[in-house]
Amino acid sequence: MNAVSNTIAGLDRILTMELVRVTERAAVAAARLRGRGDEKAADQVAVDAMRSELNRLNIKGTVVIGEGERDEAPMLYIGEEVGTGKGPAVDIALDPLEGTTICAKNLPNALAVIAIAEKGSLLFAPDVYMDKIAIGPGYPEGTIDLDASPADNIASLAKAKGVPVNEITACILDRPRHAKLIEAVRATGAAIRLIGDGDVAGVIHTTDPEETGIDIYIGSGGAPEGVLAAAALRCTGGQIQGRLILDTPEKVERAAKMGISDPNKVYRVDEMARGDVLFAATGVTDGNMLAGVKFGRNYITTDTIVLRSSSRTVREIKARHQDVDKF
Ligand code: VTB
Ligand code: MG
Ligand code: MG
Repeated sequence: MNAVSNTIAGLDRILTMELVRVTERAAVAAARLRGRGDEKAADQVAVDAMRSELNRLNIKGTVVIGEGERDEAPMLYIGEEVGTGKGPAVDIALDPLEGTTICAKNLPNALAVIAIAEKGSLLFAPDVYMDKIAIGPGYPEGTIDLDASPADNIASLAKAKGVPVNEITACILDRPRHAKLIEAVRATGAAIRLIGDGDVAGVIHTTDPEETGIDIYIGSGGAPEGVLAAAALRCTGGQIQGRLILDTPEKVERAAKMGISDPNKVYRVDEMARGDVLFAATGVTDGNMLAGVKFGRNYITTDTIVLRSSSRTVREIKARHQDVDKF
């Protein structure tokens, strides 16, 4: 096999497998601190683990969605160069522990997450909130509309799915700011799965309603998490619309510095993640799609999905790590 046959539409396919190790390693590190009530400690070990594994990859990577600005995040900050520097130039969006509170409380759906894309193809999103709406693949374009009412979106989705509205389940972050949204969705007769945190998982769950029970994600959450979720949908199919919530002049200015000139723009999947995209997520705690890390007497097991946009492959990789001392 030569180098050319190994590269389809941009990124080397070998990277797909390499990426699995990166989220596995972060997930195992975080899982050791599952249920200890210490979000910061769990986050820190996940960041360290992800960074050291990432630095072994043959890429010339730049973190574009990371742990924050350089002065507030000593590691995996926005702009940090990662990888050996010997491979392709890529942009990276990551969240070594998406759902630090979930992990600290040992509740479902904490993930270690990463997306890698061709240089310049991920949205540079500031760390502000984003209004989001997302559904999985197989529905006509236009089934959802960020500016339509929750009732209209639920009705439109039910129609497209061919089920009554009361067979739709929406996933919403349990926050006081969502009180009206929750009321409006309940008034339609649809069910709601209220989650405490973790809307990357919430959005991804829409891609497999049979398995997860979630048809639609609605509400505001982190903008970086929006880009990560869009990277996943770019590979699985599905629709997401997101608008940055730039409600102060300071946020508008921050966004402008990151190249965002229209503060009201609605971003769709390929405006947040273009080109060839790879995405990996490993379960930290047990979830609706991925099992959490399990520490056995002789081995550690991890459960990972790894996605690739150019082939639209969805792989689930259950790994048994027998060299437990390595972790
Ligand atoms: C959001 C959501 C994340 O934290 O950023 C949320 O996108 C923070 O929301 O998935 P609040 O500021 O309202 O607490 C997560 O749930 C976890 O990082
Ligand atoms: Mg984080
Ligand atoms: Mg997060």
